Amino acid sequence: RVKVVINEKEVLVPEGSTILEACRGIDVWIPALCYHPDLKPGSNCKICSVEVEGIENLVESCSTAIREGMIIRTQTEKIHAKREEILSTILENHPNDCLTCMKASGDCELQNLCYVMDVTREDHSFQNKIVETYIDQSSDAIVRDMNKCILCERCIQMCEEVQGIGVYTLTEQDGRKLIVTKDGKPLSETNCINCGQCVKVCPVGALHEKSAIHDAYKALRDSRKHVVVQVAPAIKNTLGEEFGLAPGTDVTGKVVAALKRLGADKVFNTDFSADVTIMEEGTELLHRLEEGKNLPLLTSCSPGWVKFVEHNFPQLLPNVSSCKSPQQMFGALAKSYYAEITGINPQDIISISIMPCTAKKFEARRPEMEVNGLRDVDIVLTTRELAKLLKLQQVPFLQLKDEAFDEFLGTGTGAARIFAASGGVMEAALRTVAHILTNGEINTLDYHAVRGLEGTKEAELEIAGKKLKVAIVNGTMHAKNLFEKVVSGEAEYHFVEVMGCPGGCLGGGGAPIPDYKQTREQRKEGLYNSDSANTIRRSHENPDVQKLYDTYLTAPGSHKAHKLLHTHYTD
Ligand code: HC1
Ligand code: SF4
Repeated sequence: RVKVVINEKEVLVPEGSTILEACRGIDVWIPALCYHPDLKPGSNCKICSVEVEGIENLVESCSTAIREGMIIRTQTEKIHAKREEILSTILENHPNDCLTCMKASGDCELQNLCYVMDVTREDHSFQNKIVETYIDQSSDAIVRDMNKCILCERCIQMCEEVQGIGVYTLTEQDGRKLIVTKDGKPLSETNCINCGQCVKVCPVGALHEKSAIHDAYKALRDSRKHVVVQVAPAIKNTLGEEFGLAPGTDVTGKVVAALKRLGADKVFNTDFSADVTIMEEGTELLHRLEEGKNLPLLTSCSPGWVKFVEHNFPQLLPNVSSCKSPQQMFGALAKSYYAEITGINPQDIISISIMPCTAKKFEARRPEMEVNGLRDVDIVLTTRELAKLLKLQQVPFLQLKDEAFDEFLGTGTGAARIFAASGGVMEAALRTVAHILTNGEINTLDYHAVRGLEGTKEAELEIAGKKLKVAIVNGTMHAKNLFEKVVSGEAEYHFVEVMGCPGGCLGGGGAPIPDYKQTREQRKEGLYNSDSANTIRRSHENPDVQKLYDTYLTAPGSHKAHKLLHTHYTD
């Protein structure tokens, strides 16, 4: 620790931290538009500048290391003048359409700063200067509106350095700086995997998910349609953040009640189809191990990851599990199994999913994702979109009494819940596969070796005399590094779990913002607590799943299961 003076007060702060980190650590507020705790300081916006005694010019606090004896001031007239000047310059180049901006009031970092510092713009003529070609709606998941970009460059860094993809670059165009895709193509034609990580760090409304709020609102009010909603594992331990609860808080019962208030006919559980995924993928793993073919088996539930393989490792496509993701399995079962039990015409069913993921919007629209001409999933809302819809309709989320999921597709095990944390799919599979391989002798529930939010994990297990080498990666940069070794033969595994987003779905591109390392740790804890609290913790013990196989699919991997629940990815 080092001793410094901040705003005339002597304090001890961690050695090696920057001025900004040290100040925020002791709750001294410094604004920042380009700095983000998950990224390297970019020194682009300069709004974090502070005064350091003995240095004439203001100092950028995000990139200046704090040193013993420094005397720092964060609220002087000089600093205010600088901040105002920066904000005014940004506003000169920023559209005035806050009324219709997807970044809701309160969520826009620029708007918040202008408000608190009382910076306004007199000239309202910007509307005329909106350049239509700066708006890119081509992607099924992400909308880019570079009219709103403030050039903080967080998106460039996130995509390139965290995700290892590198879609964006900074250029000069039309006499101004502009962030563009590297080859100038629309986003849908680049190698963007729709992960939404760039959206999550964008401080303004320049990047946002393609909204499905209007479609969902319309469907939920349509009395001629039977609207079924599925809720992904991560939602139950993250949606509460949007209403002021701590990350990780389990709000399952409230989510069900809230969706009923919005008009859902049935509220179901993606955890149910995650359990089905374990039955199907577990069976696939056992077959591949027996035949020694197409190993390692690679998980297929993360659509960002699947697209990443298609672009970067097409030679590994035969290794990707043929299982559709739980989202898609659920949709296919809702319009077949559930429709049959209830006698509802599948054409009248609208299937909505609530996902922590922007790539799920893309996945739902993939041509592979339909059965008999019916889309598995019709509408995908992110966690943030659902929160927005609830707030818009004034649903008193925190006051709602817990309600239970509806029958047939409503039960999920603890194994399914942890799908949302990196290592969770692996652990869920191991719980069931070990049970099958040892004829029920091994009943291990906790596989600590595969847990944790590190980017890459490896474990070697011995089950029924068989060695099983597994790896778990989250974030596509880590996936890239691992699969380069797999392709070169430097590393060998039997089974690899990959999630496209840092931390897994709990850090998905549709998750609540802010989303930092600490937030993700808390979400992870919450998910594992919900797993431990569940009385059923292995997928094959899910009574609804057992009923599905007994009465409808016959067995995992059956012809019918293949028709509904599996697919085939090609590059
Ligand atoms: Fe996920 Fe999955 S875990 S991919 O993160 O396999 O989005 O939560 O729903 O489909 O179950 C996401 C989460 C989710 C699927 C499951
Ligand atoms: Fe890059 Fe993901 Fe953003 Fe696409 S969605 S541009 S892959 S960070």
